[in-house]
Amino acid sequence: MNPGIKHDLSKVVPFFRFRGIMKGAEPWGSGHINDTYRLHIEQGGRDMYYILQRINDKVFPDVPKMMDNIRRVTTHIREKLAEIPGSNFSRESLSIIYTLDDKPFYLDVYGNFWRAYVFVEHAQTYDFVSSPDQAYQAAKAFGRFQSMLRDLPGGPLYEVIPDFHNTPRRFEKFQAALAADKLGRAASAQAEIEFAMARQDSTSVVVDKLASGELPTRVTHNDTKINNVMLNDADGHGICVIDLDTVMPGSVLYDFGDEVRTTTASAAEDERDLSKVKFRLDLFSELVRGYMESAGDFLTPEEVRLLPFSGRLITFEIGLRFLTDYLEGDTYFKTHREGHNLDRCRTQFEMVRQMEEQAEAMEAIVAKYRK
Ligand code: ADP
Ligand code: GN1
Ligand code: MG
Repeated sequence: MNPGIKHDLSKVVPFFRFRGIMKGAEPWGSGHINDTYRLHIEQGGRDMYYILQRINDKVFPDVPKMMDNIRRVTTHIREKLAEIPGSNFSRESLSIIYTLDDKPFYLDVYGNFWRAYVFVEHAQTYDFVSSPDQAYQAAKAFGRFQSMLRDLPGGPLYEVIPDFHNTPRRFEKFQAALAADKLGRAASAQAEIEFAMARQDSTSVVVDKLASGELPTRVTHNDTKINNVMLNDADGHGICVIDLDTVMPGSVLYDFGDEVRTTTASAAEDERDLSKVKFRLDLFSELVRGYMESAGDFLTPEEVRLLPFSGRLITFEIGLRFLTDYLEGDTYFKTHREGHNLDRCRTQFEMVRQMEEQAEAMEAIVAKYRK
């Protein structure tokens, strides 16, 4: 068995409708939450690949309800794509592989939740972008995804993680972790703690406006980092938005903001050498262009006005979550080295600092695309 595989997958695979023989599996991707494997199945002499995931049920408290959200969203996207000539559902949306008893997940005897998706072939995810076209394509795909879900039938989706993007609540959790400082790590993060403290006032802008109705609540993805969209090998198009675990009611600003956070950085999220971490205005410009092309028609003037601010807000929020997890002992995000969460926090805060410096230039770019 591949040493990176933590589970006996041969005991899981027979419960899904794969219709073939399992040939092998390998750990896949660089997500921070679920255990993801690429599965190789031979079907009638053909090599087929699937994604098999052990869902992190510490993070997602009600997996059946979460999977029902994903079922509703992917079914709706399938119906939308069916109206578009030439579209290919199994490459342009996640497709759930159901279990033998027709469920979108399998619960094993140890209490692990499993699910499977069709593997999107001839496309890749990237941990950071290397060209303006990738920024444009990724943003266009996320805007299109939001647009397709505007008329999702069946009432509001289940709120998978309550207060997921409630930045003031995230700040309170950070303060509680700091007060407890249970591992004595605060001393090693003084600069980051001060940076966070100085920005508490700006955390409530979006949640306040959602509460007052100045901003609409929509169906949003809520985890739009660059490695959650697949770019097509042949033409670079953003072909498929993946990682639908957090699709629920929210603000488009947190989605656009997370694209800014992960798509405008010249380095990986956990880069240790901060001199390599540069906010790139050219990438921001292409991101705005791509997003406005697919979402510009339905965004309200207030949503558009806050697009530049949303990048700073969520980059701060995610930096704060990495810092909180560092203080709490690395219990939430997967870490692969000592101080990993603190390194991630530092890159986020460095990006916030540079976005603050570039605020006017970012406003000017958005103004150019405003209708
Ligand atoms: P996590 O929640 O841990 O981030 P993801 O669902 O994003 O897990 O999956 C992790 C990685 O696996 C993705 O970044 C992507 O590279 C790959 N992946 C996930 N789903 C698919 C799919 N259907 N086809 C191809 N690759 C996928
Ligand atoms: C997690 O699942 P993944 O790795 O795509 C996290 C996001 C963070 C991101 C930071 C459910 O995303 O909220 O922004 O890490 N997902 C969850 O990289 O907490
Ligand atoms: Mg992911």
